[in-house]
Amino acid sequence: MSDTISGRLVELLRPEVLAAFDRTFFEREGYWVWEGILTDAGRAQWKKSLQKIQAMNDAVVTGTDWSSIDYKSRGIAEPDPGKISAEFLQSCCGGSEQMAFQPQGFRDYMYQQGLFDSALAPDGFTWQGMMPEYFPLAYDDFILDIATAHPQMMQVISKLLGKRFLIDHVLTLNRTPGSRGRRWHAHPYRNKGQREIEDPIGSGQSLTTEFFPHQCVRTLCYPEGMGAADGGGELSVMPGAHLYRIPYLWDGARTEYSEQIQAGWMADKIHAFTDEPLQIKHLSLPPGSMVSFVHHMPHHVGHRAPDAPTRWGLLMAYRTPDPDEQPTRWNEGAPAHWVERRVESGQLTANMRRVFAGDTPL
Ligand SMILES: O=C(O)CCC(=O)C(=O)O
Ligand SMILES: [Fe+2]
Repeated sequence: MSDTISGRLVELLRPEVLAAFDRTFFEREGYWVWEGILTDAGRAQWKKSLQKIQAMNDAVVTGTDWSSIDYKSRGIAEPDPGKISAEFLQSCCGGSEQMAFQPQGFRDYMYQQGLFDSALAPDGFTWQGMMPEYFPLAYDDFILDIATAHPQMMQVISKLLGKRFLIDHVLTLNRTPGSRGRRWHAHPYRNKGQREIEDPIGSGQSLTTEFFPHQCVRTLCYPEGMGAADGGGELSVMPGAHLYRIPYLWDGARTEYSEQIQAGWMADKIHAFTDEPLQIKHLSLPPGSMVSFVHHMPHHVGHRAPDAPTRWGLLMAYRTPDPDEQPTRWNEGAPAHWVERRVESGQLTANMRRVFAGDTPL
């Protein structure tokens, strides 16, 4: 089928911001800021789509009788009755990472198998088997386009990762007023750590100036911007720290604010290009900006002020294919049940196939 999306917002990004990308800086520092890259129309649509996904997610959370679902026959844990009360469910709304009502394994089950039950029948849109927050592509055509096909967005991702890249995960990161953000941590390539030079704490012996070929890069888009002086929920990174390739605390408890990581893990570490001590960079981005950073670079998200509005954000993580992976039809970056449904209905375009395909395509 054709890859021309009807209604596509062609002028999504400002070409001069796109063109200013500096590969040398990105490889050396491990991050790149696309300051004010969205056009006014792009910014408005991006925010609208994030708000729409949030409203859909909230509608599913509060509008579903979670007690009526047969968890047992599906082999998944029952939710705690106290967490599916109307009051508790209300506290799971308004932003991302709030859905504390979900029992263990619930998110993975929805993503991998799809949870189809008559209790899940939201008004006004088609339920796709998993929560909108965790796979917004399935619920919004604009997000689907920018994540899989929009030529300007595909240019952004190929500047970061080269010609062939796969979706790792795309999800919303809307931070509510009063959100505590996230303490210092990093992520391993493919979420298993099997490619990392060092373990989640790391000795720091493996410092190199070489940019690793196996990369996952996170790109966050903030249509309304973000910064410590702008309500908080600001992202901080550690330029050069990716050259250690230590996926810091990726599967451990994340409790460290900047003072703690400075006194601990960072204390004896240097920037491989300058030999200077590593430093924290607190980002503050104007509306319509994106930031890309190497997935295994430590990063931190500050608290959001209780009286600040929601910080709207979309996380788009893509990676280079893993040449050692067994041939598979699709990679884990999209729910296979949803991809298969698109194939069946003739709605899987060549562009989508490109980002959803297995590392070693079948
Ligand atoms: O919410 C954010 O700004 C970033 C969250 C984060 O830790 C990440 O993208 O891994
Ligand atoms: Fe993170």
